[in-house]
Amino acid sequence: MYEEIIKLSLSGCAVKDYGNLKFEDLPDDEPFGSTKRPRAVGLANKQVADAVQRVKNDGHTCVMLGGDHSLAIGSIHGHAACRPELKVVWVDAHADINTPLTSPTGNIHGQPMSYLIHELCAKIPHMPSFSWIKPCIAAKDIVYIGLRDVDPEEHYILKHLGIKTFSMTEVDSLGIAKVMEQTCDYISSKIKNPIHLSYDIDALDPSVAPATGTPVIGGLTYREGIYITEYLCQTGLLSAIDLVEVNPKQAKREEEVHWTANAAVDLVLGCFGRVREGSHAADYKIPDP
Ligand code: 6HN
Ligand code: MN
Ligand code: MN
Ligand code: MN
Repeated sequence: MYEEIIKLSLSGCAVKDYGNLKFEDLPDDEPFGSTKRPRAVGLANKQVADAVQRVKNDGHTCVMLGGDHSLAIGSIHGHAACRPELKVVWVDAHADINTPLTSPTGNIHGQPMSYLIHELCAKIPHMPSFSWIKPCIAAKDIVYIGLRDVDPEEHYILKHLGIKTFSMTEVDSLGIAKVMEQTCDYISSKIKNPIHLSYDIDALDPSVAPATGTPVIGGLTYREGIYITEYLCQTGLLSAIDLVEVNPKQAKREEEVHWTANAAVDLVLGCFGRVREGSHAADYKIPDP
């Protein structure tokens, strides 16, 4: 699946593959409270952060293919080190904003936002291999789209910090076009800041993208999902993209792997200028007979 994306010929884009990151297996990675595998995830994210910084310092738009959404810790951290003024658009069925102390599962993929937000700093315990992580975004610089499975503790945090959210209810009532218009008005009224798009494939409805770890019924249609990428692309502000939680092992049938992978590929293409009306080379001429 990842090879598939990497090999995409993104028409008109210069694609540079920075390769796969190799993560260490840590056999004695005892849980911290209920939080599972803190050392492995902390160290892996340091590598992710360094890799994203490298890509940004080379002047490219960074595409990070996951993997688990916990990689957003390193991805946003590394991006913010180069572009401290960045805004985050988080497209997901889930808010992924549990702290290690509110998490019902102990899974770090349900927590990445909590490590990154200044306003939650005092609520985060010191975990092994997490000491390098410093909050780097403000609650006001985040927009969520697609929420429909939010834990009560997460809901409190979102409301308490006044974070801008477009749940599936808003997608239903406003339509995706208005949601995107309002998203972009909110994050870039006067100043044009770089955008970090963190796209969890489970934002899409499981009928479109079933091969993922925590599918939730009632998600974005394929068209709504693609529209988000087309809209953000035309702002010219997309600076880094995470495409996460594509997991072929979660598919029940071979077809489900393909549907999910194809949706992921189309989302990435949408971020890089593919439009559904079609396109042509600037110097194209109709052949003369
Ligand atoms: N995801 N809120 C649940 C938890 O475990 O904290 C689900 C998280 C899902 C994570 O979207 O990557
Ligand atoms: Mn996961
Ligand atoms: Mn997620
Ligand atoms: Mn999710």
